[in-house]
Amino acid sequence: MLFARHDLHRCFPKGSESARSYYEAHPESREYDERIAALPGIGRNGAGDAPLFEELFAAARSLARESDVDGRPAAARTDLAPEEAARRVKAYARLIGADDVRTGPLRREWVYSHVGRSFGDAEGHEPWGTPVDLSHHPNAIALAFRMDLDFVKSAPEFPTLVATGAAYALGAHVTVRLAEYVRSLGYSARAHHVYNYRVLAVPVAVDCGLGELSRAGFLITKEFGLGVRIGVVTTDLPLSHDGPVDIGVQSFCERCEICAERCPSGAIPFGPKVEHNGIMKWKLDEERCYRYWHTVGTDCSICMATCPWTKPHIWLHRGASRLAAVAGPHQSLMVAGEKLFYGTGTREARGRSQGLASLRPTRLGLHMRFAGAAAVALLALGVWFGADRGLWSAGFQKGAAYSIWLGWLVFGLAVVWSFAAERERRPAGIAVALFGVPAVVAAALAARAGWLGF
Ligand code: B12
Ligand code: SF4
Ligand code: SF4
Repeated sequence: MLFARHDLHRCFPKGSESARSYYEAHPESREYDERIAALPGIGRNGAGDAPLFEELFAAARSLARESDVDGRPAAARTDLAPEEAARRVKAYARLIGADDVRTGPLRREWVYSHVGRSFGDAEGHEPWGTPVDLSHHPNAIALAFRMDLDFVKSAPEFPTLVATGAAYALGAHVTVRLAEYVRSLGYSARAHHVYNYRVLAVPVAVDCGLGELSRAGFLITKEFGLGVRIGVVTTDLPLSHDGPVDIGVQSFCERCEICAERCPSGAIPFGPKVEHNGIMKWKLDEERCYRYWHTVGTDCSICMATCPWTKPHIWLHRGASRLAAVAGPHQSLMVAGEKLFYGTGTREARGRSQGLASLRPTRLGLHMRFAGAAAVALLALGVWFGADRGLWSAGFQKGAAYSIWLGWLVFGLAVVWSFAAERERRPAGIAVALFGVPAVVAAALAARAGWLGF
């Protein structure tokens, strides 16, 4: 894979045996790899914030030696029923920072054949080309680490790279500690994270039921969309299995091509799935993607930021993702709605040129509580006003019309407030017009007809 190919140039001395044998088998990759190696690396545009990005990746790197990710199980084995074992590992992983955890089988197809990243055969790492054997691990634990969406929304600017680094640092810590916990129960366990994978994370996560593979080429989860990183622990601990799941992604992606439209490198395909390595999927052109990273100086993330599923986990988007999970033509309407509300360009890059300092935390939880309180207050005011004007007792027609109007107003306020709290100006503006104009027109008509007693 691409990072292993890049390492042949950035970690090994020129003309190394590893590079010679790789390009003998894959001469078609040489020209691309040499061109990438000559380009400046990523993270160079972080200015004063660059050390933050370097430190986060260094934190993950400090947990990447074989002795960090693997080790001997405790001599005494704790007997656990598979359901109880799964409950314990999930509770532990969540306790120390995972945002979601699922368990499933480890299929041989998702295990790399050979070690690809050894950082130039650095001390503590298995050498490049060592055959990988995980046949003693029948089970996998897939962990999700959500990304900071404020930072991701700045894609492809520098703050998005910090979001990546932060989730990787946490992922390395949690997978390494979780594997250690499983070993303390007397079972074999290995962590797989950014600087030491032996498995393909996405299909493992699909088998465990974390989410589904998308058109963009990686995993969508119901809660975090594409805005999530994956860590894996493989083990011989007997575990009950959760996955896979159907959350409607396949039919949604068939109808939505937003990531393909916004991808600056043209790496994400339009149209139907194709067969690749025996799997029907949308196949990413990874060389185009990686070349763009070196042009822009970050890991881009535009596909992640602009996917309709990548939204904060608040009531408004939770409701939408429930609707999106049901396959049907309404999914096309949702795509049209996404384009109307969020526009057709990439999202506003708030972090542009000002770096991290311009990104304030949104305190979404606090705003949602205020929104709830404001909606209840408006409702109470509306009920009192209706009673004062005799609208509830004036017959079914007036009562029903007034209830619908009041419900519309309260719902509209909550929607506008939610978008405003996310600092999504365009959707907030559209929601004001969408809810406000009919509400004002209806109130004016009611006042004219003398319904309100004005
Ligand atoms: C190499 C790599 C890259 C390369 C190549 C990507 C690629 N598709 O191969 C480059 C540099 C381009 C890249 C880009 C990005 N990456 Co990347 N990348 C990896 C890495 C380290 C290895 C993937 C690999 O071996 N690919 C080689 C072959 C197999 O790729 P492929 O044929 O295109 O297959 C892809 C999918 O179709 C799927 N897959 C393959 N076979 C099968 C079979 C089935 C049944 C299913 C369901 C899926 C599936 O797996 C591959 C992608 O992981 C993984 C970590 C890991 N160990 O898995 C992270 C990983 C896939 N990347 C990740 C991310 C987030 C990104 C970016 C968004 C960058 C960013 N800002 O973080 C972009 C997105 C590009 C895109 N649209 O997919 C995350 C995805 C998280 C998620 N929600 O799924 C991962 C899992 C890292 C992590 N630990 O979280 N990446
Ligand atoms: S990370 Fe950027 S270049 Fe790569 S696929 Fe996503 S949008 Fe395209
Ligand atoms: S942007 Fe649309 S097509 Fe792309 S992954 Fe997200 S839902 Fe699927």
